[in-house]
Order: sequence, then C-alpha cells, then structure tokens
Amino acid sequence: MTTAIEETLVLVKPDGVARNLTGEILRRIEAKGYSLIDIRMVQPDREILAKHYAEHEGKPFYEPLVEFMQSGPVVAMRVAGNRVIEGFRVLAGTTDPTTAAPGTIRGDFGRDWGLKVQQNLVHGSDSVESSARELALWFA
Ligand code: IDP
Ligand code: MG
Repeated sequence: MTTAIEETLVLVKPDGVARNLTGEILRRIEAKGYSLIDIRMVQPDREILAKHYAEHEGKPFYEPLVEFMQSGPVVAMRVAGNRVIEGFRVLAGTTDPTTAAPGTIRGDFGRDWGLKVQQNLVHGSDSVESSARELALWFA
C-alpha cells in the first residue's frame, strides 16, 4: 500500500522561539524522516492570526491565543512526507502540555504557566484541508 506525499504547516510558536527550541523542533522533524521544504521567520499580525485560528473565534482562550501569538516572532515551516500531517501531530503531542506524553515536543518542553492560553510550543495542521488553507496563508 502507498500513501500520497502530504505537506503540513508547522509553526514554532513565540514561546518555542523565545526558548531557543526552533533547532530542537526541526531536528525532531528531520530525524523522523520528514523533509523541510520551506522555512521563514514571521512577526504575525492580527489579520493572519484571525484567519489561521478562525475555527476558535468566540472560545474563551481565543483572545489570549491571538495575543500570545503576536508576542514575538514565530517560525513557519512547510514540511513534507507520507502521512506527515498525522505524523507531526504525534511528534507534537496533545494540546495540553501538562499531560502531553513524554517523548513528544509538548510533553518534553511544555508545561502549564497558569495563563489563559496554553503555551505549547508548536502548531501543526490537523487535516489535508487545513494544511492547504494554512500553507497558502503563511507561504503566500
Ligand atoms: P492544537 O494546537 O493541539 O491543534 P487547538 O484545539 O487547535 O489545539 O487549539 C489551538 C491552540 O489554542 C492550542 O494549541 C493552545 O495553544 C490553545 N488552546 C486550545 N485549547 C485551549 C484551552 O482549553 N485552554 C487554553 N488554551 C487552549
Ligand atoms: Mg489546531
């Protein structure tokens, strides 16, 4: 059986960049065998974040999330490989860093800081549709 080569959007969030974990995160992606296709450092504005996180508008963590994502530069990566969308989400670990499994990016490097939004180091697209939409947004 073969699967199509997919692409996903990975973001190293402002906490990951500030903590100098960009290289470690990219190292894990490459060590897993996925390919880095493009990379850029961005200072995102509210407009791109509103589009990126449109599905979360109205939720209690939405405003803190958009503010947090503007708090410093993020590193956007286009990453390719068979089943990379699912595969990167497994590398990242679950959303809540307190309970994310050790061995994952969020489990190894994340914790709860008592804030209104979970700072969990990375974003990864969650479906083929999201990855197409998000890659068009961050790599216009
Ligand atoms: P994901 O990043 O694991 O896909 P999403 O549900 O898409 O998680 O949420 C986007 C981001 O919003 C999360 O990565 C996290 O930073 C934040 N977030 C999600 N749910 C909560 C919550 O219940 N409390 C605080 N922050 C949250
Ligand atoms: Mg998500």
